[in-house]
Amino acid sequence: MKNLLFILLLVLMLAPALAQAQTRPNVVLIYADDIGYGDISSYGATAIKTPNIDRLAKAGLRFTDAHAAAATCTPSRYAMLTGQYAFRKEGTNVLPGDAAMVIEPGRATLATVFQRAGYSTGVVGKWHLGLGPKGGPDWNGEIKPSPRDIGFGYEFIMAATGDRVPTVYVENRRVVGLDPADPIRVAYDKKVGDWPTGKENPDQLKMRPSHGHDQTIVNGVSRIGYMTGGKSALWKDEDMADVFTGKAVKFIEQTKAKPFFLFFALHDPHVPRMPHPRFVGKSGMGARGDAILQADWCVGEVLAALDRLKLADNTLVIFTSDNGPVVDDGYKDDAVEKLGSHKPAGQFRGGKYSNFEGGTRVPFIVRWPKGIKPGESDALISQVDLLASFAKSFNQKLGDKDAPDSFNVLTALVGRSKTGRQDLIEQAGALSLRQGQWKYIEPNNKQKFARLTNTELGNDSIPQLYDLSADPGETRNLAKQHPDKTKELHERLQQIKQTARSRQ
Ligand code: NG6
Ligand code: CA
Repeated sequence: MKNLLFILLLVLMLAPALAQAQTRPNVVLIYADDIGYGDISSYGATAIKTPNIDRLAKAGLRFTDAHAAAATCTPSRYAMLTGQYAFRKEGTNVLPGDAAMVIEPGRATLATVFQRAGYSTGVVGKWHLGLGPKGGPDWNGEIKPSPRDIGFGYEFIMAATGDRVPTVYVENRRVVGLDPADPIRVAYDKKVGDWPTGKENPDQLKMRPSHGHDQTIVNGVSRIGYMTGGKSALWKDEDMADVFTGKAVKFIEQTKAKPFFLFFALHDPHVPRMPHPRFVGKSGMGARGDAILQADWCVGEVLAALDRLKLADNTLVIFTSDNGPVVDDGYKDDAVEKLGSHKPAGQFRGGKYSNFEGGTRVPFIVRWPKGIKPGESDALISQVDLLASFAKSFNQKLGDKDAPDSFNVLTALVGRSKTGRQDLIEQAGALSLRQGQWKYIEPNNKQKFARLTNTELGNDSIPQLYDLSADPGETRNLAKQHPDKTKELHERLQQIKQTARSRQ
């Protein structure tokens, strides 16, 4: 009798913990590269159809004021993974392909939050946060530190971008398919080896650069940086989406027994846009549109795998992008000529690289059938908030130095509240502060217009203040009409800059 009672008591005590363990959702964070607010049909695009992302949006929560932390890739990813604004950390601007890893092992990251909660964690796709120690990674040996040292149990990545050497995949610290007899050498300051370059051998190109991108040619595309060796390990750009998606699906299949967190960082539609032949010509919008269709296909494959494995109900899927859109980002790929009336940033001004909203305001969809009601939310949230929000969902305490700019917006994230952050820094060439409908852009003397990419950068020597509720396109600078608001936002921005953290 006594024993029975004891067992009963034990079961009662364990029940809530078990229930919690069972309801903890898997999390798949699908991170597109350079997809803009207006590039998705569920965000208003009409010239292009993204049925798989739309499927997510229909069954999930669609955010209309969600942000990447910065208007380019490296600072945006740095902030999302560490919960720290990238402007606080030197060396987080767009990195070359042979850069050392910028996230120090030992600090809290989005991935360590999941690991601490008992999740299997993995990253597949574009990394672009550096690899290896100071001086860069040993491409021919063990690559350490790598994502595996900051919370990811599994990694299958490209070091930087498709347009930067080395053009090889790294899986769990090793270059995939490398023949030791043919070692890789990489340099960004001088030519290494005797492979042709875009500058010297333009006749060997499948696609020509429009600016830069004239160094080593691999697979008919000239890149940024020089490399030689590693012939058996070179990727084929046209297969990249298939390769990454295959690895992402395999990770889900192999880890499904435990809750898992997968950071699936797509390469599309970043340059060079070299989609698989089955997508070529399908969008009618040139290579950029075709690459968006390919990104949408990748999303569809992940959703299909979740359905097939009966995991969809208790998997929280986030779809978002690392920065706003750009049309000509350095290759003559017909994106400009075939753009037509399509507006990659939707109603917003600027795009990738810009202080205007087009730089950081991105699609952001969260679907979790078991825990989130479909709908729309205009809560102000940022990818920098994912860390503190998931930590909160696991009742984890963050240390004082952890994730200093990550706010717990969990209730907004799961649709239980329409309120997100009070204010948010957007990072591009300058810093901007958002507060409610207001947006303040710091005065600076940088160029107003990027001729290379045809982007309005939003720089100005005078302070800029916009009321986004009346003027989402940031056309009327109200700084002079509202000097008090301008001053208030300016002071708040200085305060955030001068203190080491903005989180309470
Ligand atoms: C720029 C490249 C651009 C792209 C970008 C990084 C040139 C002329 N432009 O310097 O093509 O690679 O860096 O993009 O080289 S990001 O999405 O990874 O931030
Ligand atoms: Ca990007």
